[in-house]
Amino acid sequence: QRAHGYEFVDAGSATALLMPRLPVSHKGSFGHVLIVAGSTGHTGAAVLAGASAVRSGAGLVTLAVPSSLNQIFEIKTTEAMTLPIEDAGRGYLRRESLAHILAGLAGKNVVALGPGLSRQPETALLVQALLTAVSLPLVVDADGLNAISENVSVLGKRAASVVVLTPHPGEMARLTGLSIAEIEADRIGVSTKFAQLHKVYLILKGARTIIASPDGEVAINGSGNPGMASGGMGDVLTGIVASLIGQGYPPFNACRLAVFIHGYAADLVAQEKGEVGLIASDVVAKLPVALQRLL
Ligand code: NPW
Ligand code: AMP
Ligand code: MG
Repeated sequence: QRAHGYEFVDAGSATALLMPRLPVSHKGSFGHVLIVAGSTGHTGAAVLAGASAVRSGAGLVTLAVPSSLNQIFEIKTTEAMTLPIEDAGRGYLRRESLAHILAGLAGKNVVALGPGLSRQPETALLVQALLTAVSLPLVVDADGLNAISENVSVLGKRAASVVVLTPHPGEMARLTGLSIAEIEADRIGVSTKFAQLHKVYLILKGARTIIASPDGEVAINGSGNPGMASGGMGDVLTGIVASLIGQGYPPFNACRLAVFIHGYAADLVAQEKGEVGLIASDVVAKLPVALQRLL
C-alpha cells in the first residue's frame, strides 16, 4: 500500500516479500550470521539476538562474545554457537579483539554488531575499527550505535556497502544530536534524511517504526503493540534483520519484512497472553508461527 509518498507495511505486503524455501535447500543455503554482542550484565541481549536469528530462519548463527563469559553463553544458548573472544577477564570486548573477530568472519555472510556490547570506551573503539574493516553486510544496534554516535563520520569510512542501523529514539538522539522530542515530531523526515546522508538503511523503532533506504524509499510498519515496550525487544529485531539479510533477502526487503514479522509475532503473543506480560523471549518463540501465517 502506498499513500502520502510512503509505503505502509501490512500482512499482505509482508507476504509478498517472503521467499519460500526450495525443496533441495540445506543449512548452508540460509546463511551464517555472526553476532558480536554481550558483556557482563547484558548477556541476555546477545542470547535473544542469537535465538531470534535462528527462529527467523538463519542456517547457522555464531555469537562472538567476551571469553570470560563464554561458559555462561554455552549454557544459555543451544542452536547458536559461540566464538569466545579473548577479553583478559574484563567481561567486555576491546579494540585488541579486532584481529580475532576478523578471523571469525570466515564463512559468515552477515554481521550484527551491538546488543549488550557495553558502553566501555575500548568497546567503542572496537566497533569503529570493525566498521572500517568489515565488508560483509552489517546490522548495527544498541551499543554499536552508541559507539558510532561518538564519531558519526566513521560511517563514511565504512567498508561494507550494506549497513543497517536500528536505533530507538534515544539512540537516534545520540546519533543526530537532536532531542528525542525533535525526532518524535518528525520521524519520517529525520529517518529519510539520515539514511540518505549516510547511505545506510535506517530503522527508527517505536510505535510505527520507520524504515528508510539510502535511496530515499521509506516505509511505515503496521504491526506491533505497546506490550513491546520491554527490555530485550530491540535485540530480537536485530537478530531477525541479520537473519533475513543472511538468507539473501535484498536489504530493504529484509528491513521491512523483519520489522513487520517482529511486531506481528508480538501481536500474536498479545492475543494469547495480553500486552502487559509480553516479553522478548515470547516474541522469539512466536516467530515461526508468524512466518507460517504469512507464507
Ligand atoms: P526515556 O528517558 O526512558 O523516556 P539506552 P537501552 C530512550 C542492552 N539490553 N521513545 C529512553 O527515553 C541493549 O542491547 C540488554 C522515546 C532513554 O533515554 C544495550 O546494549 C538486555 N524514547 C543496553 O542494554 C535487555 C525512547 O532511550 C533511552 C524510546 C542499553 O540499551 C535490555 C534508553 O535507551 C537491553 O536491550 C522510545 N520508543 N526507546 C539484556 N537482557 O541483556 C528508548 N528511548 O540508554 O540506549 O538503553 O535501550 O536499555
Ligand atoms: P529496544 O528499545 O531497542 O529494546 O527496541 C524496542 C522494540 O519494541 C522496537 O522494535 C520498537 O519498535 C518496539 N516497540 C516499543 N514500543 C512499542 C509500541 N508502543 N508499539 C509498537 N512497537 C513498540
Ligand atoms: Mg535496544
